[in-house]
This record gives sequence, structure tokens and C-alpha cells, in this order.
Amino acid sequence: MAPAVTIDVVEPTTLPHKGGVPVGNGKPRVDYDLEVADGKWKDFSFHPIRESQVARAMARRYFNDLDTYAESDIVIVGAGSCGLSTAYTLAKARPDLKIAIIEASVSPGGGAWLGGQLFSAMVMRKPADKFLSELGIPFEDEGAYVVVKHAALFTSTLLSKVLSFPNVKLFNATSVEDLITRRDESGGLRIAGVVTNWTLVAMHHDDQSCMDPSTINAPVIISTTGHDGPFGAFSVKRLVSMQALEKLGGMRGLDMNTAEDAIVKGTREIVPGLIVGGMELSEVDGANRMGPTFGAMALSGVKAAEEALRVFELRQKQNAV
Ligand code: 48N
Repeated sequence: MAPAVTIDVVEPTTLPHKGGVPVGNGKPRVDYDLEVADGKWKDFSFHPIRESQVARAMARRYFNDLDTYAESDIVIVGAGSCGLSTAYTLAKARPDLKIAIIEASVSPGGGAWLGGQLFSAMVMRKPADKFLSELGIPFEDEGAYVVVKHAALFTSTLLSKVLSFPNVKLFNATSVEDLITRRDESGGLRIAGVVTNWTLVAMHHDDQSCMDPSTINAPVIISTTGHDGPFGAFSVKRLVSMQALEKLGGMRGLDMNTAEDAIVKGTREIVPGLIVGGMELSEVDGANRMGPTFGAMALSGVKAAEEALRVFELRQKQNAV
């Protein structure tokens, strides 16, 4: 079965740079379709390009995104299974909102590329199968739970759908290293955005002189930075260090039945403007961990999205900045 891709015939082009010198070998390119390579590859060449075109294509778009999302409607911190589920639910429900996702790792997806103990399959307890069906992800039905044959199938499908939304921008390899705060009239604290830096910079504040961050303003922040780990539970730890939370409850031992209900039901606005979901919440509430079952991550994301829209509408009414 021939792949659909064909490479069209192009004449050697001259590029808009000094002298307009034709690039490539000057010979007309040969038509290709990928299944017929015999004897054609020897004359194969890509369309011509100048390196600066690539540099500009990337830089223009990235800096345009930074400018566009400097004022976002909603920021999601952490692109793990909960953060991505939140982003999908929000972006689908509200295509009018600008949604920025800040992910510390180069590779988004958090802990959802594998099941438990590096095994491939991903288990989700019903009714989380409804979320899989919404995404069109196939699974085996085992009665009270379903199994996706490879966790990467879930995460890659969810990620591709999130990235396809025109109102979503993923800033990966970028860390949230602080929160923007405001005081309301009664002196209460409200979260009004995030402070960002390249993750590689954020990891070297201790061995370099000051490398200041940048910022994103937003009326609603959703933090899904996972449970403890090098970056885990970032926002709730920061709330404690700025004395907006007295202390963390600390994640408890593994109990699937207790943990998953608690995480979904407990997903909420922890301080005005900041919603916490996924395993970061276990660090706040002292919830049990659930181990290698991911339904709570998906449905905590759905709940976080609903909470975010409630808070967003409220902020709109308050005209909060
Ligand atoms: O996958 P995680 O760690 O977090 P969740 O809550 O989306 O999913 C948790 C889930 O994978 C489990 O832990 C399962 C269910 N096991 C439970 C158990 O009992 O063991 O994703 C968090 C993401 C990661 O990609 C981090 O890189 C990112 O958040 N992150 C940050 N991104 C930007 N700025 C930060 N400060 C930051 N901190 C973490």
C-alpha cells in the first residue's frame, strides 16, 4: 500500500537573500512518490533552503507565542496526565480562552508514558473509560476497569489532541519557579499568574549569578505538578513557603479505592486563583496514593477544568487583574 505522501516537482528556486543565487544543484527536481524509489533516489534532493529561514521560522513563532500568551486566560502548570486532561477538557469547552501549559520537562506527559513498574499497559477504573472513549483511545474492557494496551497510546493521543487546539500553547522545557500574587481589599492573597524560566536555568540558580525569570499573567492557574519529586508538588510547596498554606498534609500510603475518589473529589481551588489537581493534591490533603491506576488523573483533570471555568467567570465579574 503506497503511502499517500508524494514529493512534487520543483524547479530550482532562488532565495530572497543577497544576489538571489539559485540553490541546489540547478537541475529540475524529479517527481517522487515514496513507494517508487528505484533509480530515483540518486537524483533526490529536498527543496532548497537557507539556514536563516529555519532560524526565523522558529523564532518568529516562538516570540509571537510569548507575546500572545504573556496575558493568558488560564495557565496549567505541569503537562502530566492530569494537566493534559485538564487542557483537553478546557480547550474543547472554551475555544475562546487562551490556555498556556507550562511543562518543566522537554518531554510532556509526566508519569503517564508507562503503567506501573515500567510495565506498558495502563489501567483505568470505570467510569474513566468514558474519557478514553471521548478521545477515541481503544481499550480492553475488564468489567470494573479497562486496560489501554500501552500507556504511551493514551498519553500520545491526549497530547496530540491538546496540541491540535488553536487556543492552546505548550511551553515545554520551561519551569514555573514562582507565582504572581495580589492582595485583595481585605488583604487576602490571590494568585494572578506564574513566574517562568527555562528549566535548565531554573536548575542552576545555585551555581550561577542571578538569572531573572519572565512572567505570564492569568486570572486562573491550575497546578498539576505531580507528587513529590525534583519538581513535584511545586505550587503547594510555594504556598507554604509564602505562608499562604500552613503546611502540607503529605501523601499517604497506597490505597487505590480511597486514593482515586479523594483526588477527583478533592480537586479544587486551594487559594483564590489557584486550583490543584492530580497527584499534587495528595501532598496538600494527605491523600493516599493510588499507584498504577490513572482514572483519577483523567477525571481530576475534568473536574479541574470545571473549577477553572467557575473561577474564571467569577474573576471576570470582579474584573480582577
Ligand atoms: O504525571 P505527573 O507527575 O503528575 P499528574 O498528577 O499529572 O499524574 C500523576 C500520575 O502520573 C501518578 O503519579 C500515578 C497515578 N501514580 C500515583 C502513585 O501513587 O504513584 O506530571 C507532573 C508534570 C511533570 O511533567 C513535571 O515535569 C511537571 O508537572 N512539573 C512542572 N512543570 C513546570 N513547572 C514546574 N514547577 C513543575 N513541576 C512539575
